[in-house]
Amino acid sequence: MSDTTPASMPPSATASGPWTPTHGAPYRPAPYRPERIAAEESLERAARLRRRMDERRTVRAFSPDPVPEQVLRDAIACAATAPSGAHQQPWTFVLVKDPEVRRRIREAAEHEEKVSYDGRLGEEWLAALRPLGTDAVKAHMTDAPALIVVFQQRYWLGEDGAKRKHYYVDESVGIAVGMLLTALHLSGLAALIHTPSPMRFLGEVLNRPENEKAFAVIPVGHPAEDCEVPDLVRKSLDQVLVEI
Ligand code: IYR
Repeated sequence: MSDTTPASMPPSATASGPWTPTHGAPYRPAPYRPERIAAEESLERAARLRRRMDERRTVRAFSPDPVPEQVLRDAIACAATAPSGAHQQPWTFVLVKDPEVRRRIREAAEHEEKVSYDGRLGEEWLAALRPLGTDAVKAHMTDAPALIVVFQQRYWLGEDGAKRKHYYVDESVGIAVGMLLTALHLSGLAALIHTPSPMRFLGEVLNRPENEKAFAVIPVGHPAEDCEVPDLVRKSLDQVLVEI
């Protein structure tokens, strides 16, 4: 524990050296005693966080202004604290800053999206998308200063080619991406979760191993000065919450 960590804080659980899979290791319990905060303080924090999170909007028009790279790394480190099936952490985050690589990703994504918007999606899907104002032009891929491409590790692949099953990969990576979007927003950055379909090209362009499957492309940056978002309203709490 570092000198700056209050005694009541649990130590970091993130490996400082290379992490090795714990497959087959015996259960090894460690004490966990996070400080309890008073109910009043908890209420205040929850209300403030709720307001902050409600300010998040998906942004499709980005400014090319740079963002501090360490903010992106910290947000990815936050995402990587997500719970996962059997603690297998089945994710890889590729941080793409290189403009030429972003240009190639945009080109391939737009090629697929054009086929989608020109008919592959079908009328019902296109009608669902209409209020969002999306189309096949993906300028955000090259306008935003960085892309975070998230890959699911569909199975574990050892250096010798050995394979092992990963559990609840969709759920684990979905949770991690939610935490990533939260971290980016709370760090003052805007993001878009983009799911080009099909997205096999991402593994090819980014040279990922065979056990990895692209999950989403997340352009990150600041909104363009003239950024607009669809004038939409979220469901109210009583529309999404059932208390029993
Ligand atoms: N992948 C396409 C279409 C699209 C699909 C959904 I569901 C969205 O919420 C938004 C877009 C695209 O990125 O344009």
